[in-house]
Amino acid sequence: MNIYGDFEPTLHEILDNLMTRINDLNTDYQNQYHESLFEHLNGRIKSQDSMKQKCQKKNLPLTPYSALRENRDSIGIRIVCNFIDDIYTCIDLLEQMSDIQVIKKKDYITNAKANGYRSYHLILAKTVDGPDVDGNRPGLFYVEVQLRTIAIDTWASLEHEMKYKHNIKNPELIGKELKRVADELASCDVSMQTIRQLIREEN
Ligand code: 0O2
Repeated sequence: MNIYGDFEPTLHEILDNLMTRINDLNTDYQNQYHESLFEHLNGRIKSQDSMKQKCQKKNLPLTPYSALRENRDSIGIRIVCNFIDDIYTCIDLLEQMSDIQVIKKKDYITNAKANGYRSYHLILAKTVDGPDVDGNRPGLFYVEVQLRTIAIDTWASLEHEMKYKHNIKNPELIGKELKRVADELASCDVSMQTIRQLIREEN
């Protein structure tokens, strides 16, 4: 059984549409300011297995409603920026899209998680002409957007890998080291931004 029911093609259409438009934002920004708004962009539809596991973890029935309403990350987009300021510029531009509503914001950059994780998470509600899982038309689908710097993106991949490895010999020490490195990277991100600002003021 497909956990997304008949909606999987719609999920792919929404992802393709948003990826194209976010890339277009970058192109427009480059044309206007001669620098990139973000360094790169990734998008994915959460795999059937991962979504089923997530539903099971939350004791939810394995239905399209659980996958598309109780969970809001069936469509995921990650925007990786060079500088912290650029993350907030991206968010402003996303908020200006007419068929999108930002319904939840989590700023783990200002309020880092205890393990050192720093990212900005948005849940978007995107309207489409076709029906959704509630039978409404126009339909509504959720999209999770994660925005982070390159430094923190590398860190998060490593930390994510550790989370899924259960045979690590010294998880406390590795966790401590990861936290220390996250704080150093965050400090470098702030310094890089300050240097960019200084260079601009010089100019
Ligand atoms: P996976 O395996 O990546 O899909 P909420 O119910 O909304 O309050 P939720 O759903 O955990 O809580 O949302 P949150 O905190 O915004 O996290 C969403 C996603 O961000 C997670 O999805 C992770 O992908 C990523 N994330 C959050 N915290 C961390 C962290 O400490 N380290 C790393 N590496 N990634 C993190 P999933 O579904 O939990 O995991």
